[in-house]
Amino acid sequence: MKTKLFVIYGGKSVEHEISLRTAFTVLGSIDREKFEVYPVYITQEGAWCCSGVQREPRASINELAMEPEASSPPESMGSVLLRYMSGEGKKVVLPLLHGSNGEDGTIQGLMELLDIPYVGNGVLSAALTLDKAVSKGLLAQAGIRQTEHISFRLEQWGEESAMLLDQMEEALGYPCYVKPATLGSSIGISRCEDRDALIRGVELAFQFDRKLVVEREVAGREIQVAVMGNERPLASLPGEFIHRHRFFDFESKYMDKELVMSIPAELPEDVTSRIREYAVQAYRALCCSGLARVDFFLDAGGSIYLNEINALPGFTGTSMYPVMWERTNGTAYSELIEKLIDYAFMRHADKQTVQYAR
Ligand code: G1L
Repeated sequence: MKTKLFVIYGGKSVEHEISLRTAFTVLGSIDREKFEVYPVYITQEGAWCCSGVQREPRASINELAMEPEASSPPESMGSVLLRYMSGEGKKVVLPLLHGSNGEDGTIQGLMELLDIPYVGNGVLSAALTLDKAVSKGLLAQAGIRQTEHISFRLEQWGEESAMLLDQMEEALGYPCYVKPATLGSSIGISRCEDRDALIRGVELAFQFDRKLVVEREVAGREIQVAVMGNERPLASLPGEFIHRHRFFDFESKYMDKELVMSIPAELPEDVTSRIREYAVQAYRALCCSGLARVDFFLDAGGSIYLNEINALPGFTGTSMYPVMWERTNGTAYSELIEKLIDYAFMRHADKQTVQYAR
């Protein structure tokens, strides 16, 4: 019997569209000889839709955003779970969700309670990688060098903003970046060059979170590593985003910035091996399983700084994560998904061997 694969996408987050596009790529590449595919769409309002087995991929992304009136009316989460996921057979869930209800460990917790294997990080790592302040604390404890930062909460800002500003200027200087502690996307982030801009940046970021992280800017190259696995994680060759400037029109000085992926990144051998090692250390420090993308800065002096660890990396055909694996060991996109599914089954099976009571 084929394995039932539930692909959950959409959701209440601002990344709804990205999730849909990712699901479209994923659903288009799954081997239907091996898997019986069930798309599960969560609307912007949070309703769940599932209209059963999907025998063939859809022709367009629009068809994945299931219509309330069509064969799949929005339902409660409970009825979808009961009807589709409680049945017989080997099952696995592939959650392609970002933001408050999916990246923060809630979907993972639901799958744990239902005892269904799921792809990607577990409850703990999904929750803590979402919080930049918590993850930076753990990475510091693990001895991994990262960009200097200061984290504070809204109450603190209300009571001691002058002291916090002095502290930030002293420890970080300008330019610095203000970020909401728990938003995955670039919403609410500012680059600040002086005190006025910093105050404005802090006030903006507090609209999106009660906790902020302010970081010193590292001028340097952006290097990323794809990591996958459970107990013995594997690191890919590093990749790099290169900001290439193209002048179109020299008269008007119109300039276009182009982002190109360079994989493997052109690095001295020892830097490559150190970055791959740090990536695995960070993955372990944040209790990751399944997959994560670990992002670094490399400054002009050759110092490596961990920037952030992303438990839900971009995952379309042209995203860094899958392309890094392809260039590292030839793993094709659909094969990569199957490997990640295998890790989901292995983690689930391993959990069965743990004794929870006497
Ligand atoms: F299921 C995986 F493989 F673990 C997985 C889950 C989610 C990989 C990548 C992602 N990424 C996303 O869901 C997103 C970045 C597209 C957010 Cl919507």
